[in-house]
Amino acid sequence: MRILLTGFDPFGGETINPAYEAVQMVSDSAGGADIVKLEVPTVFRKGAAMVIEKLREINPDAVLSVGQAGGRAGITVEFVGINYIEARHPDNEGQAPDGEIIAADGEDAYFATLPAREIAEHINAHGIPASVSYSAGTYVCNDVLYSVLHYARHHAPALKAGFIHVPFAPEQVVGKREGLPSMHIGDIAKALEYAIEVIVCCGDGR
Ligand code: PCA
Repeated sequence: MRILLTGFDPFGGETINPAYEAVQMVSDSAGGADIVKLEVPTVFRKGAAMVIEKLREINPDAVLSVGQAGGRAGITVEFVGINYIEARHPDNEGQAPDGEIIAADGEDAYFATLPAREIAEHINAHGIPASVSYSAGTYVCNDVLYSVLHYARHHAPALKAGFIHVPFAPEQVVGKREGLPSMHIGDIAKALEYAIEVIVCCGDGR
């Protein structure tokens, strides 16, 4: 089984993105699968286009994209991507869409086709806090999740796709507001490997 694992580059003034840092630490044979990794720019439309180009190139069985959700305390497995983007902060190329539809010919939303609840439960079972999230927001992560699901619906019906948001790493919260949650990148990487175990074992849960 081949799995594309993507992580975003740093954005919003951060010098690292714990998502891509953790992606890099995941074993290339996690869960016995062939893991192909890709760093994705935090740029509306371009990030999604790069992931889709890689999907066309390597034709994997599943794609799991990973992004930073600073302020969230645990791993969150996204359940749905929505056909809408709106940014409070510009992306890495200065774009800040003020409420746009992603795909004019797309559904309002698509459910992730990887089993979000089972992935969150399996990560929890290994002692790392995780839960299902029912909103990936309206920024570049949602753009990628929605666009990949839209692509799969029309061009790769067997492809399973999903998204995981991860907290800040501890070094990112130093000097920020008191109580801002964080998680060690090593634990985030372990959580991604547990997610991959579920994809390998029961990726067609929905
Ligand atoms: N997180 C952002 C985009 C890139 C990333 O890692 C998001 O949640 O949309």
